[in-house]
Amino acid sequence: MERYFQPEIETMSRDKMIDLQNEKLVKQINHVWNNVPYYRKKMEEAGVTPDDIKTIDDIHKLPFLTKDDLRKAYPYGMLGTDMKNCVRIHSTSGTTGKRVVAFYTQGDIDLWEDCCARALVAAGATKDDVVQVSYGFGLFTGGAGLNGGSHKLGSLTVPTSSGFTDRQIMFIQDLQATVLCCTPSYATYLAEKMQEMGLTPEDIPLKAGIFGAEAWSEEMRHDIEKSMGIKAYDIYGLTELSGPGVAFECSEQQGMHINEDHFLAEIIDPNTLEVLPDDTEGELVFTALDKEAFPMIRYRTRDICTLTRKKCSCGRTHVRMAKPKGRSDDMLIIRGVNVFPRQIETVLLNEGYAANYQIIVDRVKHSDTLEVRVEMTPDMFTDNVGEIEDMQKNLMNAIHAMLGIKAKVTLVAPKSIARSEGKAVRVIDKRKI
Ligand code: DLL
Repeated sequence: MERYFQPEIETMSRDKMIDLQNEKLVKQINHVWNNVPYYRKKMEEAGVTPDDIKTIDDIHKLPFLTKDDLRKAYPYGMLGTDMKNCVRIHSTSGTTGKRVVAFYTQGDIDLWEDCCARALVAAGATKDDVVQVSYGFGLFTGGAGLNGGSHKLGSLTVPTSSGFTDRQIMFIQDLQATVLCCTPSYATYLAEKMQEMGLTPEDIPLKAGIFGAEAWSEEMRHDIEKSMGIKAYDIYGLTELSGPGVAFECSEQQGMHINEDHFLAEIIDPNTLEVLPDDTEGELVFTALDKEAFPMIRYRTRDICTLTRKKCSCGRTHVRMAKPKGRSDDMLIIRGVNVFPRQIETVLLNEGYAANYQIIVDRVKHSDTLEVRVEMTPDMFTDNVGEIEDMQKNLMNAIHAMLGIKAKVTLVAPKSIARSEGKAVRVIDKRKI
């Protein structure tokens, strides 16, 4: 079995990688200076010219880019090449404001698909596998990215897109799909449906899943692995940087290797903007070293995680990022306490519930309220009020132990919370409405 898609890059020595990154960064900054007036102006305002950037150690001199910049520059302001050289766009969902439109040249698509092929190989896929891509296709990058990566690898690719759950399961069985690519919340839903149909892990031909696009807990990974009889791998990415495949998990499942020949990563303190050392939690910032059409320099992702350069036994030398805890803009501040939805998910799964929950935040008489609505599993379902109250109380105590704040827990009937085919919407924050 192939261990790497591009072994010479994936196992490159640190010295060689730094040389490569130095060379690419100098070239990229010149490219942006000459072709992206929006960023050139930011550099001028910061008093930096391309001459100041000689190695990656100079990166701290460069100004950051944020989503707000991309909105201001919408739609063409960040374009790094003539439109005639672009072959495609993708776009974010725009739930928090104006959409970001990302442009791609053929070269940008090529490097993106290489990254996705690396992720597939790291999850054990070869050209003999059948890869079902159940991420959405269209403006969202999930479907196109994994589809392209699977083609590059030469696997038989089944581009089902998301939805039509019965048909997904039919294809998995009839075409003997071995690798499934979708969001972790959709994987949970597929597993639930398979169980309802009486399928056991032995009946399911899948051996691996590549799940990402949203934060998910270790506990959710174990549940999915157990119910489908697969190994579940995390994959990370964002539209601004191409899409899925910026980082991916290997067989060690101890963080995601960042494709650092293309994406230079930093962790910063989101408040002071100071660069933090490895193994310290902060906001992930990326510089795309090769992208031509949409060249992001020091782009602030808002994702909170750590980076580590500890040696990985898979042989890959690229830096690893921990599973993102969530986005700094997803972080809820409830009565002054920082709460990430993933922390609540961890408690629920540890207590035997499935990942079917909703977090409702409100403000009553100037005080924040937190309600966690969670489905009982079919096994624990009861209509005995006393039993339900006891279960609610236990869960309330477990959440209190994790977060240090009290939450109202409401248990609801199995299947009463809407399932997601893409990214799940877990939080309803009525305070903002
Ligand atoms: O979600 C790209 C993608 C598609 C990644 C399929 C993986 C698989 P966007 O829609 O632009 O792009 O959303 C990017 O999603 O900044 C994170 O907050 C979140 N995200 C993506 N992957 C993960 C992950 C795609 N593995 C935003 N864990 C990012 C946690 C993730 N959060």
